[in-house]
Amino acid sequence: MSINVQTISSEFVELEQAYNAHNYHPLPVVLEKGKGVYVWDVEGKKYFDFLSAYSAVNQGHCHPKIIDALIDQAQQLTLTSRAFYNNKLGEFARYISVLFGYDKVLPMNSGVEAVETAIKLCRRWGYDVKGIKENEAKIIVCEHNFHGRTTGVISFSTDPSSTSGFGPFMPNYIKIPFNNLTALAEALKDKNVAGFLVEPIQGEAGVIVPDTGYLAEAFELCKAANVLFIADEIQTGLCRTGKMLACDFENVHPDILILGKALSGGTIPVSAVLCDDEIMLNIKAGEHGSTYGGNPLACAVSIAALAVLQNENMAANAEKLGKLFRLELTTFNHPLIKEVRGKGLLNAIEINSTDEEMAWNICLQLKENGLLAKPTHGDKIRFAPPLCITTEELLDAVEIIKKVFSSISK
Ligand code: IF1
Repeated sequence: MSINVQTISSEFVELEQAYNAHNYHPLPVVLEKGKGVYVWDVEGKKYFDFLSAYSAVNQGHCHPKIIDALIDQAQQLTLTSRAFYNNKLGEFARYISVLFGYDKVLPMNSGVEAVETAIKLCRRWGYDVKGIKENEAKIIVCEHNFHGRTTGVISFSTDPSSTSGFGPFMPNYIKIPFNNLTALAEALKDKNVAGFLVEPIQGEAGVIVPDTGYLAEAFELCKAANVLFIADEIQTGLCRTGKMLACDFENVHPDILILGKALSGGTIPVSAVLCDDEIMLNIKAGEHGSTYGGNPLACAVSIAALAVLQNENMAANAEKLGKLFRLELTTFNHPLIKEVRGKGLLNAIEINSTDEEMAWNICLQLKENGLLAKPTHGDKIRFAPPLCITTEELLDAVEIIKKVFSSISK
């Protein structure tokens, strides 16, 4: 009996529409399995995953070593709260602090919680160490930033789709253009500035890569102004851009480093804020935390997730295959492609069309041809596969992308 393959998916879509918030506009595909760079829908169709859950699945879907760590710990102890010690947090804290070169870590869950934590650490340092008057601390941010969706963090967003209808907002954020050192130097003249919060590459804005030297010079300007350089590497970190951290390309050691997403290899929410004692120890017992922050399951999974990134040389693979991706699609010279940009395996194609639906329609065609990607901000399509992708798999995916572009008239 021929089953209408769309029937199966549509039942899942209708169920979600009926009972789940409508806070996303997903591509019409219902996924039920993932392995490595591939995902399968409920009709058994196989796809390349070129979104990687927004860079949370850098290690590949259901990596066996990460899943084994998850299962082993889940059968032992999952959560104690921080009211008591547990036998995994110290091991995790040492591992990640030593790996990234900091005195300590403060573990949280979602990325935005880590961003909020970094803001609190920065302000508290501003008051207790820099000597800024209470409640006067300011933080410099960049226009077109994305750091998460709590009301505190959208307070400094410049994107109406993140802010409209959610006010009032938190004050004392100074917004400057990204990749503009003159604007940063001017903003740093304000003695109440405690920190500069920046994405090394602006992901949601459309994979905006700053000029070479921007991060290094920005770091030096902050140091000279006694202002903390806070790097949000939630999306750019953990090998995505071709090094362990995007800041590593310019030998910048952020005063505060924020990690998330792939820190758990796409299993459970784990985020972390790393800094040295001069900043970290200003927050005393009982002044910050969260129920699940630093739970044994998260610690076990994150140790495995970080080990996989290093042991499987995922940064080097991202560097090599990212260059191949950009070379293939730049030399393709298709009239619909305005620009191919990115670093490592965090890339985007900017679409050259007056049709506002073009990027979406291209993604629909890519889906029909076995590759999942999603537009960001209308006319850019982000391409970010898991970092375990092979050369052969990347070239197969590139062929799908070329086939779809070739099938569409401008
Ligand atoms: C969505 C994209 C958006 C982030 C950076 C903090 C966070 C994120 C640099 C917050 C989260 C996710 C959120 C998700 C879509 C995705 C995203 F850029 F990755 F594509 F939205 F901009 N800093 N990014 O990228 O981390 O609290 O989500 O764990 O909200 O739609 P989170």
